Amino acid sequence: MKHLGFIAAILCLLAASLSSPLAAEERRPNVLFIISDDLTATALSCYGNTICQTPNIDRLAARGTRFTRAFCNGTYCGPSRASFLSGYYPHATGVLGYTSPRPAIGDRATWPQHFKNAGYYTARVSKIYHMGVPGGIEYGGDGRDHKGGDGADDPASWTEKFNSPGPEWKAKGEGETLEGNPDGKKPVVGGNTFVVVEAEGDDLVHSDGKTAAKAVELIEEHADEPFFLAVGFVRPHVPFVAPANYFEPFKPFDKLPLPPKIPGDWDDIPRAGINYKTSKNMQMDVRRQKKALGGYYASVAYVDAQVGKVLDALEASGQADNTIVIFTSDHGYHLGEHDFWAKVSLRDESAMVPLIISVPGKQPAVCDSLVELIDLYPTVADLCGLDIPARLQGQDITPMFDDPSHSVREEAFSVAPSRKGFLLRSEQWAYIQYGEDASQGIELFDVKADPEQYTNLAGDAEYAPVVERFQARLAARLESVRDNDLGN
Ligand SMILES: [Ca+2]
Repeated sequence: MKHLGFIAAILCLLAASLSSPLAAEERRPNVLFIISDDLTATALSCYGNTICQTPNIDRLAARGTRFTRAFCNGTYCGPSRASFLSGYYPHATGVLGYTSPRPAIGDRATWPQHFKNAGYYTARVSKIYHMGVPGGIEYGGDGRDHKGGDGADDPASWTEKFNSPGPEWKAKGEGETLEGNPDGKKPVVGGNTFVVVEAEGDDLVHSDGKTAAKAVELIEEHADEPFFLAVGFVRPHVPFVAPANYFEPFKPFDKLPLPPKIPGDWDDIPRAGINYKTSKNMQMDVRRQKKALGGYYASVAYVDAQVGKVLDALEASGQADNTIVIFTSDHGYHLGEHDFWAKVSLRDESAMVPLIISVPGKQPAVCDSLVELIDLYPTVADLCGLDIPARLQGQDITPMFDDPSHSVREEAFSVAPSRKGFLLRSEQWAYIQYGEDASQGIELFDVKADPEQYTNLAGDAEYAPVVERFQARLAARLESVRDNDLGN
């Protein structure tokens, strides 16, 4: 019987090689990459939120692989996006801020450019590389006059690109400035500020409604050729502006539960670890905090509805069975945990991202392995039968779609460039260090025992060996991610 099994195995191998999806005459899979801006996984019902319902993103999760431990590589827009779009860590590309016009990777191809070079139609709709929100969205120009428009886009990445201007905080409706407005006298203002607008009119008044409509059009137009379509939604990034109907499920706002407030919570947090936006420095009382949460959830619900339109168009195009669909965000977000708000922080709420990848022919799954956004480039290249360019710094995670227990790394690595903060996140530990020499402090959390990260163990003698080990591993990591050929 043994030799029969052997013959069967040979026949299987032969059959597999004959039916390879990558044979030259067969069409390569399409890529539909959907990215939300400033979206924390904790706001999605497929990640356990019981108040904010996201049926469309959940529908994708139900047929794809949902990653529960996915990390961004930079905890705010510019560095994170430049990193996963180039395939290099922020330290290698030198994009540690918002301003670089292109990740500093010389003539190496970016992720979409690699697909364009392989014959794909590649397009972006709205914000994929960094773009100022709300400034660049309000302006909505073509970018040629350098006022905003295209933001820090990389023209070489795309066959075509489309912007989606919208009124943002200037939208007609009921608006309130929550941040820095304790006496309530400030009008609705622009900028990177907590403002809520319950807007008049329908989805198409705003940037994300236009983005979905353009994406739908492009899927219809390009269904007959391999496409790499990148669709960027700008909500739930502030201002929290959405059509008024999306706010209804969250009213009255004062019924929304805030994360617990623990007396002395900040006592063991080094100064560099206090986030740049807090309930305190934003002067937001509990009413304003709850309204901020409601505004954020309404924005998420609005994005979810737009995602639904794009997924419906893919179904209708007949290409759903030949399209890899990815849904993610550039980084996470604090919604009042430790009285922190927004991004930049290296705690899980800010450094983790939602990540769902649906690959045709693969079983739905939940994967707890540590993955990073920088893995997208090599992974999707592999799934589509393209070569993986040498020296990319991410890992190919394709085996996880057959075996969710497959692992490619012991620790995820993320940076908060402006604060010189670094995160090494293993299954059990979150190690956060401020300053390459740790001179601005260290945080160590046992995330298995303390998932909300309340107790900093870094100063506890018992954990000194753990801290020492992580310090050495971080030094080695910082050395390894520099790419001397790129001059960084
Ligand atoms: Ca962002």
